Amino acid sequence: MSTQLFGEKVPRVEDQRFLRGQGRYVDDVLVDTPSATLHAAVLRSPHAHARILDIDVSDVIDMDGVHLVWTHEDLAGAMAEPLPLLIPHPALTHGRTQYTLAKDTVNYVGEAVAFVVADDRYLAEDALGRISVSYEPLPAVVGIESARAAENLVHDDVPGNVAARMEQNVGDAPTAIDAAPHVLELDLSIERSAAMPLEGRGTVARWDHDTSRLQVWTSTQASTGVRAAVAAKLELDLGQVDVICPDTGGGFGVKINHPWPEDLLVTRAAQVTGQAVKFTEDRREHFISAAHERAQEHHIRVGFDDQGRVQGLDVEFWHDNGAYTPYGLIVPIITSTQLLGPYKPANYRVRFDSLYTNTVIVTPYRGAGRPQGCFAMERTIDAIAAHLGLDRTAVRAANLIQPDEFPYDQGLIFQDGRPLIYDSGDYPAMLEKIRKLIGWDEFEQFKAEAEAEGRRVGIGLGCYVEGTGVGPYEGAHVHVETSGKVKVATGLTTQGQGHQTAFAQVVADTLDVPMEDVEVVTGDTRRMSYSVGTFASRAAVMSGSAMHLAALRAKEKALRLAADALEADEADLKMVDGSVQVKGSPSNSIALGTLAVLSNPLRYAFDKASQAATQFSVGDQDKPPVDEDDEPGLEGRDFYSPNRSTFASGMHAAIVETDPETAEIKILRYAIVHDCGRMINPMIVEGQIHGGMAQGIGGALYERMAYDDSGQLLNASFMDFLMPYVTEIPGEIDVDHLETPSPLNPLGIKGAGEAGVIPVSAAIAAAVENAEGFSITSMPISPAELYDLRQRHAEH
Ligand code: MCN
Repeated sequence: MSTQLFGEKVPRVEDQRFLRGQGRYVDDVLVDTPSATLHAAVLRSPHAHARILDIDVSDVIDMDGVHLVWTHEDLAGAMAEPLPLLIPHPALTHGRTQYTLAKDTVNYVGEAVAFVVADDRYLAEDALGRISVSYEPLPAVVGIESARAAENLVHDDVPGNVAARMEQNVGDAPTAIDAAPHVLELDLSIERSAAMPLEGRGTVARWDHDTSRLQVWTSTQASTGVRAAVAAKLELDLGQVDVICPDTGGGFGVKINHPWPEDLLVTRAAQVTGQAVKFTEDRREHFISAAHERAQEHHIRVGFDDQGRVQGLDVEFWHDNGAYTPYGLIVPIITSTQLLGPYKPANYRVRFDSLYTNTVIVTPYRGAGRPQGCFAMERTIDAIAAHLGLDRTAVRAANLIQPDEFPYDQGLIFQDGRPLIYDSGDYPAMLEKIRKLIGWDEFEQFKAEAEAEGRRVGIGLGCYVEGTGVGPYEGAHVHVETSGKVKVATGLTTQGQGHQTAFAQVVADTLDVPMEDVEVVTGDTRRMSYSVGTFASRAAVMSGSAMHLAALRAKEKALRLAADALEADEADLKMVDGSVQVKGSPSNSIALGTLAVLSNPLRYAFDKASQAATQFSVGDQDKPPVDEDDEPGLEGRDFYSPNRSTFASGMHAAIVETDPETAEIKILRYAIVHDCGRMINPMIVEGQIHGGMAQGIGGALYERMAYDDSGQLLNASFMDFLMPYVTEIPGEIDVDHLETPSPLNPLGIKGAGEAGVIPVSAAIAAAVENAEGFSITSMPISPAELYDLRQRHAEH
């Protein structure tokens, strides 16, 4: 061994299982016999806004095979209270969360109104059809314009539909803009979209009467969060609830919300019926009752000098937070604090209103507020370049933070009340790399040749900086078995990011054991009960660091035990390929598995009694060398808790061609330069970037939630909601890496999971604009919209 795995393109160990169809998802979990498991279904509001006058369940109560039917009236105690507001903020003056089952009013199409548990899903759905709800429809507030007009209110007691209003100032932007030689104003918007994991939400629960324990299997990004929420709502001790997260078919942010009403209803129903109860979301339910994001409108004023250096930037934006605010202000706060990207405007003011609308709730979706911020900032830089007639990369270069300016304090305060400080990076080097990779300097000639053939082509750039690896903590437990295999547990859940591989690389390196001997367990509160969750591109930084620290503890102990067993000085020992060796004397060694036996007095006694102890060949040991004041077992446990985020960065460049007749937009080339610090596994990082970029193309060209004015979601199916297929993703994506290690964590890592999605709309909008010669200010953009823009532009 002793070959370092950190930084190697190790193939993902989990893929064999997935590719062979051996993944085991929540819907595959068999708690009891199939017939003993009951199935739940949820009656959802057909109205975007209505008063509930009456709910009649009398036709359902005595239905054969129906075990229970609940409305809000049937819930008691904490279950009858609104769901928790997960991330409060002082500026959130009018935060609202929904009830588990709607009480008095419904505020979006899809809000849970009644809940049925039956022998099977068919019966449960039939029963829903027999529940009669009498509604008094109310005017719906749909979209930012309608929310701002405030002719109607989503919540009677929230004036102007404003959940929160927030402002931050760095210097004096309005004065600087007024004094600047050039001033521009822009209006820029991004539409509502959502994460579409192939596996929707799902939960199975079983209550054990004998032990008064609840077991919950759920598809989540935060098993410990679900555990805490379920325990609180069902008024149980944390120790009474186990949450197990089996394989998860994607999350992309939507599965960090906890608890969903369905989680609480299913777990409570399991308690009441004494049988296992299952809920599996269908696709339509995912569209209308999970969560969305992105919808924002931005007004920008920018003042700049002749070189395009920003003197003052004033951003005002309006964020559509949907009907409730379970995630507080996290999305608009991220936009407002990370919009600046790699640039350093001399003065910055940002203000936003977070607005209620009668639409699905908003929670962070991969990128979380950054695609919008990046779009706003990058479009502004492009507009400056166009105004001054300068090259777009030159204006960027003029505004970049320089490598010797790190740590760089943007002067802004993040959600947690702490200053936002960039830790490391090299943005000028990155700009040079992306220029080369896409062929920026050669493009003008290509464009001229293409135009001579009647083709329209354009090039665009999108640059971002992303705070990753947020705290407060993440832990790991590393346990060496007597076989020498290493079991590692993290409380984090995994949705396809390749954690089993990457974390095994970290532990295998630290302990110098073969990687195939390391098994990583995720998302099981029985194995690791303290954890925060997988979101905000934090797993590699947080859990990767915790894994390393925990493995170091196990290593320290192994060296201590081995020193005693080998009668050597600890300083003369080293770990080699699953054993501890005296330096320079390879035959004088002891296997880690043997040390695990020695560390456990009882196992040692058994092995010695059965002569198996002779395998130790370490002299005649009368007692295991575990010290009296040492803990038994060969293991290490540690938590990593940084005091601030580490900032990854990247630049994307796109070359597009737009069809002169049909206005179809085709991506000809796509290039990415990316810096996520030191990479544990560059192949996984590239996979993450490719996946994120594909999702970004969806956001740029296809995906939007098409609500009508009454709040009905018109495209709530995969027949109607467009997503990019492999045919829409460029065949070749050039990815280059820059590794500026983070000084904040022991391995120098920054996050990578969301990065790919962030600048895609900005880069593609810029490329389309360059091809067409008029401004692109709103994304996504469809061929029909581009066609209309052409017409309007031609009329002027
Ligand atoms: N990695 C690495 N070296 C680094 C950084 C990351 O090798 N310097 C590896 C990590 O070990 C991990 C992967 O890259 O295997 C992503 O790491 P990280 O950036 O820490 O992101 P998380 O693991 O915390 O994953 C969350 C992130 C988010 S926020 C969303 S949303 C998202 C994403 O990951 N959802 C995903 N990627 C996804 N990928 C899949 N397949 N499915 C989802 O739901």
